[in-house]
Amino acid sequence: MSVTQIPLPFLCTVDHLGARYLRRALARDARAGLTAEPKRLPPKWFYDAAGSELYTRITRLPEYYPARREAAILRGAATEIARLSGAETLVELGSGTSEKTGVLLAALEAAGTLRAYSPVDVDAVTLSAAAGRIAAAHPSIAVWAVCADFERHLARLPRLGRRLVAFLGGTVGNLDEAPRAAFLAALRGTLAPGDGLLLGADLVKDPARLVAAYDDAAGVTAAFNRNVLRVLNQELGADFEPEAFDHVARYDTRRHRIEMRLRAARAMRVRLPALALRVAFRAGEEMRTEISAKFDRRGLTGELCRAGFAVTRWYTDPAGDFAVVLARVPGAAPPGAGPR
Ligand code: AVJ
Repeated sequence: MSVTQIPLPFLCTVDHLGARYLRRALARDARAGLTAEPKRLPPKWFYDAAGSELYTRITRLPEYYPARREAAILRGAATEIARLSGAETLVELGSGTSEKTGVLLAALEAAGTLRAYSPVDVDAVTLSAAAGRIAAAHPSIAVWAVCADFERHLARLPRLGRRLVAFLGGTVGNLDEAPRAAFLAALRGTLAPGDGLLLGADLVKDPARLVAAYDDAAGVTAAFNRNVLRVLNQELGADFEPEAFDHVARYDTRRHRIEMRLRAARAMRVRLPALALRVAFRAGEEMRTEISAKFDRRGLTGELCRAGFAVTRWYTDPAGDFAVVLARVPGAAPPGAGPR
């Protein structure tokens, strides 16, 4: 683990991943996924600097409602969330550009409890830029940026006072049911009574709108999807031709989830020298690159309960497109009810 001090007030970057760890984890996931039938790759590898940038462009697309809905919900609820959580540290998992965090930080500062912000992301470039920006804009709080994989490094998150862990954007939907239950239970395990979870989740709705959100007219999501192949080329010396794969976004109405895939336009062989691996694609073969699960109130509340959280508030937009859920670890008096 390398620790880098960046000369800005109260800014510290902890790199749990490091280039070596990152490449090894990618190599392991690529080998497992490309030799499986059907082939698959985990969505976390979309996010190098170019992928994070493409995702930011997605959040501005007319079809991609989740980011705007969530931002509006947070604007309306931030003051209450700050008061109910009483957080001294805001930890943000999959923080990316930390764009949606500003309103939460401002509310927690106004509530007078906030001492530290800890963004956590796999993309070191986007993470350090965001941390620098937040540190400059909020000089009275410590910014503790952690480059890590939130599925693996939960135990290493900072433990400074009462915490609120924000997991926004609907990223929880990237986890399939079993890993999601495991993740929520592990997260609960690292938290103390009184700590909070703020979870952003996309809700079940008209499939046509869901598909449009993941298959936009401008083709930004298609470029984002293909970016995972560029990451494999760059990091593992693979020779994927990203343009020879078509972007596919489908809604599975039974499992309530979007699946993104890359479909080989023709038969191909790909070499991955770093893995001493050759893989063949049949013409039309589809490889799954992301699931994005969609939730309803009953189901998600149940999942949180089974992981040991108590749901405090369920916020949604007027159209019921997206939800922001505030939950807490039971066992301590809520903030404002006396000394801890
Ligand atoms: C960043 C995981 C929330 O699932 O909606 C956007 C990623 N994929 N368009 C999502 C994504 C395709 C996004 N999350």
